[in-house]
Amino acid sequence: DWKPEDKSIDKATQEMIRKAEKEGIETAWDRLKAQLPQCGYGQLGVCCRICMQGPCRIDPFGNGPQKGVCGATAETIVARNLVRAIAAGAAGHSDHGRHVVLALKETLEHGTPYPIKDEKKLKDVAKKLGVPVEGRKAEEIAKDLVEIALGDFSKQDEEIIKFADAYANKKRKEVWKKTGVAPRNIDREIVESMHRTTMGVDHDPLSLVAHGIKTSIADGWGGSLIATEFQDILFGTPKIGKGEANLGVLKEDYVNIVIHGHEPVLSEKIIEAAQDPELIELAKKYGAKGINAVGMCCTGLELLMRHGTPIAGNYLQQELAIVTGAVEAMVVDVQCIMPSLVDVARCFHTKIIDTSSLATFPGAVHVKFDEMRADEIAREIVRIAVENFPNRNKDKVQIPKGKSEAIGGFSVEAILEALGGTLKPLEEAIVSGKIRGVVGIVGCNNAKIRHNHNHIVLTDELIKNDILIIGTGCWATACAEHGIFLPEYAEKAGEGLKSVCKALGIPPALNMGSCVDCSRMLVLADLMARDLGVDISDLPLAGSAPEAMTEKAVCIGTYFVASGILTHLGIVPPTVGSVEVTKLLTKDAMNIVGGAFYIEPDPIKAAKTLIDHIESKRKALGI
Ligand code: NFS
Ligand code: SF4
Repeated sequence: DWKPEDKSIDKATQEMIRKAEKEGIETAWDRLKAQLPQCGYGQLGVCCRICMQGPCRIDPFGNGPQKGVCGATAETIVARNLVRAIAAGAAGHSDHGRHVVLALKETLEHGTPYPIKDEKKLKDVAKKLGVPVEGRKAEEIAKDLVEIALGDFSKQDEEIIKFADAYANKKRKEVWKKTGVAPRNIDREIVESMHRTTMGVDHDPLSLVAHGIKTSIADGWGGSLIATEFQDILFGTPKIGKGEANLGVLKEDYVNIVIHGHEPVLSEKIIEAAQDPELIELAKKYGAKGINAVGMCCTGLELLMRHGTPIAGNYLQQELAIVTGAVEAMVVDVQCIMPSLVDVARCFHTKIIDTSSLATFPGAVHVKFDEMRADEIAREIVRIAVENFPNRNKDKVQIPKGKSEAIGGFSVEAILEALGGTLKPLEEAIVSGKIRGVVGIVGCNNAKIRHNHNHIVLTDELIKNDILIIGTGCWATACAEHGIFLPEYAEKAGEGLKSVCKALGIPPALNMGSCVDCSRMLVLADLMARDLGVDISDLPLAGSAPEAMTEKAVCIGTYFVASGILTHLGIVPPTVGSVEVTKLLTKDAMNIVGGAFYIEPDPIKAAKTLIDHIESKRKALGI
C-alpha cells in the first residue's frame, strides 16, 4: 500500500494524487508499481543489447555467464552503457543549444521575430571569445558569435572547442589537455561516443569512461553553455525577481495554458501571445476572466527566471496539472515530457499540443513550431486553448491551494550585481568561514524517490551547516514550492549563512535556472577559482543530483566531476555491476580530474559527507 504522502512530500501534489486515484486515472506511480520488481541486470547495468547476438547478461553472482557472445565483460558493458547515456544527455542539451544559435542566425539573415534583447550580454560574450565589439553593430557582433558557436558543433581541427577555451580557467584546461579529455567539437564527441560503443570497438573501461567525460565537457562547457548564453542574448539575462510555484498557480476562472518542456524559443512566444488583447477578449467572450499561462519543468524555470511567470510544477507534477481538470492546453516541445499526458488528458477536456518537429505524441494535437512564423503559430496555439475553455467540465475541477512565492533570477550577472560588481563579498564570507562552502544541486524527480523529499531534506541540512546552495532544474522548482527561495527562509540557516543572507537580502538557496543553466554554476565556480588563483577542484564546493532520473542528469553529474567537483547521486546508477567502472567514477576520477561521484540514497548521510568534503577543501586552502 503506497500512500500519497509516501509518493510526495508536497501537499498539493498529494491532493492531486488522491484525486487521480479516486477517478481511476493512472499516473507514474501506478506504472512504477506495475513494473516492480524491476530487472536486476538492468539496475546493475550488466545487460547489453548493442548487437543482435544479444541481449547478453552477465551474472553478477559469478555462477552464470561472465561474458557476452562477443566476449564483452561486465566492465565493458557497463562502461558502454554509461557512455551512451552521457552522449544522449549531451545530445539533448547541446541540440537545444544549437536551436537557439540557429534562431539567432535566422534572425540575422531573414529577420525572425527574435530581436537581440540583451546587447550588453552580447558584448560580454563576444569579449570573452575575443570578438571585437568597439564601434560594431550588434548584428555584426552576433554574426561572429553565431559562426564561432556553430564552429564548436562542426569544426574538425580544434584542440578544444572555443566556448570551453574562452570560459574555463587555465588550470582546468591544463587538466583536460593533460588527460586527453578536452572536447574538440560537440557533435564529434557525441558521435564518437556512439562509434566507440558500437559492437566490437572500444572495450577498455578506462578509455570508454574518459571519452564519456570528454563528451560531458562538450556539453557543460559547450552546448549547454551556448544555450544559456544565446538565450540570454535573445531573451534577456535573468534579474532577481519574484514568482510563484506549485499547482496552485492554476486559476479556476481563467483559460489555463501550461507550457511544458525545455526550449524558450517556444515558451517566450506563447507567453507573449497569451497577453494578446484580442485573445484575452476572446477568452472573456467564452466566459473566462482572462488567460493564465504558466510554466512547467525547465521551460517553466526559464520563464520564471526571466519574467516571473508562475511555474506549475516539476517533472512528477506534469500529469497532476491535468488532473486538476482546469487545464485547457498543455503545450509541449522536447525532453522530460511523459507520453502518458495524452492518456491523462483524455479523462478531461485538456488538449496536449506538441510543437517540436523532433517530438510527436500520438493522440496529441500537432502544431509544429517554426521560428520564421513564431508569432503566428504561438497565437494559433493560444487560440486553441481559449476555444477549448467552454469544453471544461466544472464538476471535475479541483485546483489545490498549495503554492509558494519564490525569488529567482540568479544569473551570474544578477549575483554580481547584487554583490556590488564582484564576487568579493561572497568570497570573503567563505574565507572568513561564515559560509563554509557552496553546493550546487541539480536535476530531476524520480518516481522511485518520494517527490521533492531528497531535494528539500538535503538543502535544509546543508544550509543549517552554513553552506550556500545554488542550483537548477527540478530541484529549483522543488525549493520554490517549499518556500526555500524566500529571504526569510534564512532563519533556518546556520548563524553564519543567516547573517550573510540577511545582509544581502537573499535566500539561503539561489535559483540559477533550468538544467542547461548548470553552465551558470560552472561560470560562477570558475570566476571564484580565478579570483582566488586556484582551480575549481581546490574550492570548497560540491555538487548533488539527489533525485536524478534522466540521461541529461548523468551528463551533468559527469561534467561536474570533470570540472573538479565531488558530485553526489541520490540514486544508485546502473553502473554498479562493474567494480572497475564504479572505482573509476567514485575514486580514481578524483586523482585524474579532481572530482568524483559519490553515491548515497540517504540525504542526511549525504549532507554529512558533502560537509566533510567541503571542510577538507577549506583545510587544504588554509582557510
Ligand atoms: Ni533537467 Fe529539465 Fe527536471 Fe530532470 Fe527533466 S525537467 S533538463 S532533466 S526532470 S531536472
Ligand atoms: Fe552481446 Fe557483445 Fe552483442 Fe553486446 S555486443 S549484445 S555483449 S554479443
